[in-house]
Amino acid sequence: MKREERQQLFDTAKQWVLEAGENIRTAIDEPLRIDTKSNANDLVTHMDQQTEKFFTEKIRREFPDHSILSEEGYGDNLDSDKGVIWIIDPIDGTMNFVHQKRNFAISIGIYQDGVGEIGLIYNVMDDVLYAARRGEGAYRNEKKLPQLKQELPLEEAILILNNFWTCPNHKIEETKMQSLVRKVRGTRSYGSAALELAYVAEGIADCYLTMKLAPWDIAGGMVLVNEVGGLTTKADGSPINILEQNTLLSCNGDIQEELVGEYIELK
Ligand code: 2AM
Ligand code: CA
Ligand code: CA
Ligand code: CA
Repeated sequence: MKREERQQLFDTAKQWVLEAGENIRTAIDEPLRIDTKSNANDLVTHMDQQTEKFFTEKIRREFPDHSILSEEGYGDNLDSDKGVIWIIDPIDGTMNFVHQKRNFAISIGIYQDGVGEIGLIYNVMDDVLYAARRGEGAYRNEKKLPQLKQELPLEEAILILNNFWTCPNHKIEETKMQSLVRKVRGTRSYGSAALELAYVAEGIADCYLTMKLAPWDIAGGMVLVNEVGGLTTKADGSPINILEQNTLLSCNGDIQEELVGEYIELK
């Protein structure tokens, strides 16, 4: 994608994200219609759906040749990563949205032929926008984010990890996860994968490891982390297919090597 095209697309997407966020803030104290999806804890509200529709209608009108991959069903069924694809999570952290009315984000990644060109993650209630364009750095609001530290002992690292993966589970060896939790300086869990990736990009956490994410959880954050010199891969260190569900490990290259080599044992 040419620089000018990327810039124009970025300006439009950013404006829509801020507008969608404003709509959510305005409605935050109105009663929610809450449904469940795959299980009783898998929540969706009319605001998730309304926000996704806000984007899909605008994209189809303004960019009819672009495709959409999104969580709540208003996107396209894609079997190829060719062309320009908007990968959208209208509300990432729906459980936080419902229970806390904060700590959720709008996440958008715009990819061309599988390459991440634009990443936008908007912490709606804090009015903080994380934004990146490929090759042009990552920003938190107006502030350019520095490159990640490339050497950081695990003893000084903050690891973002859901407690679930230290309990017996069918994805990852939990005893190794427990020794990792003891090794690092501290662990955190924020309940929004997009924000968790943004925090790695910002350097306020050093690593994010999780076992099950969808494309819309990852797409925006991957562009941000790339732009500060971090690596985002599957948990075994292999490349992510942005059209599929993935395990995820995002951090600097140094920590990534140590985790893949010594702590991550997939079942
Ligand atoms: P969501 O709020 O958009 O559903 C919670 O730890 C994080 O995991 C959130 O980013 C949440 O996104 C995501 N998540 C929740 N259920 C998931 C599932 N079944 N598969 C993948 N990601 C999920
Ligand atoms: Ca969801
Ligand atoms: Ca999500
Ligand atoms: Ca969502």
